[in-house]
Amino acid sequence: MSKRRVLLLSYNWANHFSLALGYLKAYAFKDAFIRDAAEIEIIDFDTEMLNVQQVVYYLTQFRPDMIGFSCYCWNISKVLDTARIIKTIRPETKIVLGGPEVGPVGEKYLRENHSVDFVVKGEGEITFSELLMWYAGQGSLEDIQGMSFRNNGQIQANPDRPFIEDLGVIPSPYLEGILVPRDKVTYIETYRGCMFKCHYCFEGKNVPRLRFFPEERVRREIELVLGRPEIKSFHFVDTVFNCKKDYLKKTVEMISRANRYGAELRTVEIIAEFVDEETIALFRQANIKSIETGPQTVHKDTLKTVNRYFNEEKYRNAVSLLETNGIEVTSDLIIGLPGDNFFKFAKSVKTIMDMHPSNIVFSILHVLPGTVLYEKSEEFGLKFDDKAPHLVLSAPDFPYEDIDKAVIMAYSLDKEYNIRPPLISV
Ligand code: B12
Ligand code: SF4
Repeated sequence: MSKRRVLLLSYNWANHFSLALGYLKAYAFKDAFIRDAAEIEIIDFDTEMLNVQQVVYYLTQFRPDMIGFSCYCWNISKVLDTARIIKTIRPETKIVLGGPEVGPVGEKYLRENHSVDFVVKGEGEITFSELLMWYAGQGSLEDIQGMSFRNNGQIQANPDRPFIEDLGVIPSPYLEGILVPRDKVTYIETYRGCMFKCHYCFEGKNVPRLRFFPEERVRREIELVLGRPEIKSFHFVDTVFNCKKDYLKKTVEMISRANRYGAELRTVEIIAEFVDEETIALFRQANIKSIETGPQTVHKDTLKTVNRYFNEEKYRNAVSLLETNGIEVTSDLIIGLPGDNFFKFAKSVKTIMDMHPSNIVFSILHVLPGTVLYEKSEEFGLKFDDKAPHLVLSAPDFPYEDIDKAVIMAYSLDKEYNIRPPLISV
């Protein structure tokens, strides 16, 4: 039998590439049976670049037997359009969806989209591998944990798959030569999960416990990425870079040892309140020039409602310490959190502006599938657009008109505060 042709596709933001798809292929190809039975091609598109018809035209050249799409709130509508057209042209093509946008609500996606055959929930490596085995004639669909699918016209949701305890079983897509590092958009993952559980975030609730990749493998990945002269900057996808001091020290040591070409570690997400003089020294050693850090709102009652940690005094000190040491701080504020209203939002803006971070990023609350706010939206009194990207429409004290007012204010503040004209020296 000829090999099954499997395409893995992601519509990425701003020319990034998909780390998730690299993992899926790397894990699947550990298995000799899958290697013999299937060829797997990864294709990355920029969300803005091509229209769906152009993409479909390109895809049909491969005559794929199966297409796996990586789904996020920024690409799901394009994914569904692509799947629908492909299924119309080649009905025999199996369509698999995975990723944080679809996993928590798999059955809904199957119900509403007849082109979709399978939805994978949570970490995809083992589940997708077992699906490929089934496709090549081994095992049964009922036994694959972490997946929903159509079974004789009914939608069947199999039990969840436990988290992968030992992340070392997943080969590195960089070390395997599956993903080739590129400047600016190379992501490294050193652990999964988050120590916090903010109610508006997918990471804290759905990937709760911290699980670390083996140190030696992270070291080799960092060596490989930073050993390439064309890499001027790279990223970590990890939730909180300074989650633990000993982890931070180890990672910084790996980066500084490998960094012969002076690559910059682009904006890392941190918890400002944990920053001290030693952290600053470590950040400098890792060649970090900018960091991004909460607080999303400064109001205690709202913070409590959304389960977000914030200590104003420590945060203020950290902003000042980082900025005076030449590390740019980006502070994030969210418009439309339950508990906030227009005036509280304005007060958050004033409080943060008085701390003088280099940038303030404003975003509208996304009520994301799988988050506490999504699952208990009625309890929180939230109204939101269930169509991705799931923007909030109103919160109990934040009617739509006030959200709109806050957005207009944020838009102009973004221009005033973040794009300040250079000082004219006389
Ligand atoms: C890198 C990143 C970005 C990049 C874009 C990357 C890209 N490819 O284009 C940037 C920085 C641009 C970005 C922006 C945003 N992001 Co972002 N981002 C991430 C981040 C930090 C890492 C993603 C990643 O690679 N993770 C590592 C991989 C391995 O994990 P994974 O993607 O979940 O994949 C696993 C499973 O989901 C599954 N899987 C995934 N794909 C597939 C496909 C198949 C076929 C199968 C079987 C399985 C499967 O298996 C994988 C391996 O286990 C995540 C948080 C995180 N740590 O994951 C947020 C995250 C993806 N972002 C998120 C959000 C909300 C945003 C923004 C909307 C934020 C904002 N307020 O503006 C913007 C949207 C962009 C826009 N302007 O429209 C949410 C998405 C939730 C959702 N429902 O889609 C996340 C999960 C963070 C969160 N808040 O919880 N983001
Ligand atoms: S918002 Fe940040 S700190 Fe909160 S759970 Fe998500 S990743 Fe963790």
